[in-house]
Amino acid sequence: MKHLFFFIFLLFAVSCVRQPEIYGPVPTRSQLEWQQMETYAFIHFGLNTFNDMEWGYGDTPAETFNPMDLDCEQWVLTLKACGMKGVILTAKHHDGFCLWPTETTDYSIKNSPYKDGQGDVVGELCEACRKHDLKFGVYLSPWDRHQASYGNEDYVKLYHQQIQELVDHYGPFFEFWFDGANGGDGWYGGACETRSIKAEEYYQYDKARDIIWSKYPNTMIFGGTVPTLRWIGNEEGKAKSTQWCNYTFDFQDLNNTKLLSTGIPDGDAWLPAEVDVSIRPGWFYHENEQPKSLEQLLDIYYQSVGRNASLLLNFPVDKTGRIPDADSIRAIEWYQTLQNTFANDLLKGLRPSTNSALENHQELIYTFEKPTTLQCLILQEDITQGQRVERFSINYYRNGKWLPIETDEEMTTIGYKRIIQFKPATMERLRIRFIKAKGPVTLSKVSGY
Ligand code: FUL
Repeated sequence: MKHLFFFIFLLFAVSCVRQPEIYGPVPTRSQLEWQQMETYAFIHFGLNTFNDMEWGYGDTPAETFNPMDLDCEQWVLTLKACGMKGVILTAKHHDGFCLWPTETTDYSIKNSPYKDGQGDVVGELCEACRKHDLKFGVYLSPWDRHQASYGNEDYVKLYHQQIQELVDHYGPFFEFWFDGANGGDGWYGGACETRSIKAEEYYQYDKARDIIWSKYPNTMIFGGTVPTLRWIGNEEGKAKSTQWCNYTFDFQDLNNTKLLSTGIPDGDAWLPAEVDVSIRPGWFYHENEQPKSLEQLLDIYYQSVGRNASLLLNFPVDKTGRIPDADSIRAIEWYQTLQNTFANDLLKGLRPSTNSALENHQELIYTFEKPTTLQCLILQEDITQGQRVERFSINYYRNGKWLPIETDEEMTTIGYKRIIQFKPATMERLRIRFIKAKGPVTLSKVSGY
């Protein structure tokens, strides 16, 4: 490494330090606001819920959609109680059944017993979100196993019309989800065959995006060829600890799970990661499944939000039309555990000393008034300046010696937020050393617990 000269810019500290130049790609305003949300929910609900399925073939009778106790306010209040900042609903999953009274197909809620065909789950959830101040988003599967026209031009028109309807009647959307799955086989109006399309051309995603942005330009886009965020590459709730928001726009790379899992350090675009995972094994409700344990959910949090990614946590709504109690209780317990963990910042009020005389690195040293036990640090870069840190170390001073903290986390990237958990250590001083970075290190926050 050549002689790099780093200096630390702590937004909350010394204001006389001049702000360094922006380095590499930086987030748009919508991306920044979206990253600050940190946790938001998915709701998978539809015909699959009533038929014990994950991927309906496209011929499941619309009459089977019959929630007797559907209450979107219960969803919204539950999600708010577990700290979610928004919710994304499966307005249409791969089976093609629409949860709003669309003009584009009969395969919708209009032909279900729910409210005698007068219901509109997309509208009801949108309304509940507005009432209780939760952000709203939709998932609209491009793959449609119901439509006879799937695979030809007519379907793409129909798909764009569905987007147009959603934009006309609901919104604003904080995120719009174009799912990437395309299993091939389906009912397709009775043809019952396998159809393959070239996703990057067929769906005309740039046009789809323009329909959304013409009314709601701040909508974040998941999937397709013009995304503003990226999939993490697995559905297990795990981001890699080395995690760049930088990426290079190439459709092939948008399907490369290895690159997706870490980002591309020299990527020329800002494309932050989203971790999507379900609180239960399935995305849809199944009677014989149970929510994940508290420990599993905590691991998911540390491996997503704690690794510079956003967490999209799915709640399967059950056949009655409610989030099951077991899931609500577990999720609230999870959120409260996190709230308690991060209630008391032990670095608050301490002004770190810095040592800019070091040639290839820079460090922050916190000195405690009395020996203090820490087991977790949260580091945040000021990402409006780009993502820079590539390697760092954490040591503590005790009885005249500097010792390394004991952790399984790699201390590489930071990004919007990085949480490092370690074996509890009692210390007189704490040292964070930046060993390698792409430019001057610009942190916005450091806190300790
Ligand atoms: C996948 C879909 O195939 C699953 O059913 C689910 O909706 C998940 C979030 O995305 O691609």
